[in-house]
Amino acid sequence: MILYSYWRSTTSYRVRVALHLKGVPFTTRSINLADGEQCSSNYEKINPSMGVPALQINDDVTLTQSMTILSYLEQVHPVPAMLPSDPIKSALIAAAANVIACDIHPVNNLKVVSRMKSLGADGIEWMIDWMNQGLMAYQKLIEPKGRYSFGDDLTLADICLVPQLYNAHRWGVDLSPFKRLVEIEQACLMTDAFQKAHPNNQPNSETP
Ligand SMILES: N[C@@H](CCC(=O)N[C@@H](CS)C(=O)NCC(=O)O)C(=O)O
Repeated sequence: MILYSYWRSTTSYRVRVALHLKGVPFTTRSINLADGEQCSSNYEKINPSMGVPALQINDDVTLTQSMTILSYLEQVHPVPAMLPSDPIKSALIAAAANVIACDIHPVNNLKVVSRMKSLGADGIEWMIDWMNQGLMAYQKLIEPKGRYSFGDDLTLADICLVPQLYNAHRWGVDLSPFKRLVEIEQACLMTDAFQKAHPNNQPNSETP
């Protein structure tokens, strides 16, 4: 498999964690978002949405949309599971994950923030605002105790949370109201999958 990825992309980070967690071998092709490589005509053929990640699974098929890629990986490599078999617990975990994937990430994406800046908005204030709102909701949706967001097993929720917290640190979000989330982040970052997937351990990463 080939993962089209950018070291600092939170959506790529999600997929990298899942691939490492499930022990799926892959090669990384770096798409430099800072240079606008995602908008090149070559890359548009790979992902018409002009974003990362994209996962080429064979000569004919390339998957796009990080949450869809995670769902594919879960079906093809069910162990270790990112979602439990209990439908209610699974839905609760997916809802927390989607606070990040659907409520925070899309409005804070590079192209959206660039457009906001071109309209005169303060891009950093904009991003911090959405992160605060989303992380507050996330913290209320998860279990109050446990090593990770939902108990002692890593789930899809943690796989979305930790990359988002990477961004929160990057943009200076005050994380003091999110102590439980920071504890979960620390626990996740101690695992092999998160270590390997971390932005600083990717090809072409820079000193942040
Ligand atoms: N919904 C898509 C979003 C993909 C996406 O846009 N990723 C960001 C990086 S985290 C990106 O490539 N942005 C490029 C841009 O905004 O120009 C997914 O989850 O895969």
